[in-house]
Amino acid sequence: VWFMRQAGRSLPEYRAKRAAADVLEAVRDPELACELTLQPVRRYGVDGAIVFSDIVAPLAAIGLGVRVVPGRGPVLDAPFRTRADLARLRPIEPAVDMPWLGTAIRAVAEELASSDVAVIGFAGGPFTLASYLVEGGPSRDHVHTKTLMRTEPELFDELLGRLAALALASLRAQVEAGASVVQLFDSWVGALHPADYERHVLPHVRAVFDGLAGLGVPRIHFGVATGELLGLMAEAGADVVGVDWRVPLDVARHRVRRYVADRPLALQGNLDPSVCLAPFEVVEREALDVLRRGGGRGHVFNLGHGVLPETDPDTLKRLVALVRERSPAILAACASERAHPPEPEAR
Ligand code: 1CP
Repeated sequence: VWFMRQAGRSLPEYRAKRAAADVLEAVRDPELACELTLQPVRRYGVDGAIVFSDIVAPLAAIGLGVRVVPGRGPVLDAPFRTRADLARLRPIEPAVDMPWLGTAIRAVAEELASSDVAVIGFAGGPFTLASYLVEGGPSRDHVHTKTLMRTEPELFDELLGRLAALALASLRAQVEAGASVVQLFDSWVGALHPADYERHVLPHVRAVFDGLAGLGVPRIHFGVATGELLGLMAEAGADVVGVDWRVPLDVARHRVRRYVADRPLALQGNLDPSVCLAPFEVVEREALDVLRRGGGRGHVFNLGHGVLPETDPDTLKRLVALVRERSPAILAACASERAHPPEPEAR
């Protein structure tokens, strides 16, 4: 059990530490990044420490003008629209362009060496990064990005190829520094029709996962509103597919199995983050439903997207305790059901 966007936002100790610094400045300070990474581990007792960084940090590291505007998100000084813009997107050399990330991860890994807590490295997926580049900032409909995809498919292909290479280089460097799990956040890819995803995005995502295959770390693939893409996302090669809260996990399991039946595939998710703002008996009821639908084995408990800033940290702490306490019984019940499946009529 861990939570996407667990570092920061809802934690008072986080706000105390980085009240002033811009998030992209904070990630370049390895001591601060290490501290912010460990805060939720201490406070919540989660099984994973997601490194304090941002999906646009590598873009800033290769010299693209990116600022994170409070209350809005990453904004580009000059959006990416034409072939000439490709020249600005050079390959990344993590050890030279963002040495602070490796330093922060080594410090986190050292702090957690005597524990079972996983160090989770991450990168932005190629479509999601392309959207920030092409739109110039956060977008609801990704219309410039989709228009580029359709009017200049070759340029779009080259753009996604470069962004996939950026993600792969960054993730490999994070694993070398001590990350024991990696997650590719293709947060906004749910905006696409499955045929567009399959043609324009999936090959690039597959290149990222293939490039990580020999490293021996579990690879997680997550996007928002990807109910219709789950099978294709599984096919792209991850070991774990993250599911947002819109699709019950047992339904998601059927969808991915139709595409990937020949290897183990775990699911991650998927409590609606807004449930955490309800009274705890509601949180408990919904979390137990997620655990049961998750089926015990091959399930990483998480929220269906990031922690909302309004969340009371105590709720997340109680939620982690609940998942720990109730998982063994649910695991046993699910195992027994697999060993003795009910008669088909009784289902
Ligand atoms: O919260 C944490 O766990 C800290 C690490 C972290 C992570 C995992 C940050 C720091 N960013 C991210 C990932 C990230 N960044 C994603 C993927 C996860 C997701 O879908 O939420 C995305 C899409 C971004 C881009 C981004 N950066 C946004 C979203 C904007 C949009 O398009 O809606 C925002 C608001 C940021 C800024 C940012 N990054 C991180 C923090 C703590 C913040 C908040 C701003 C700040 O405190 O200054």
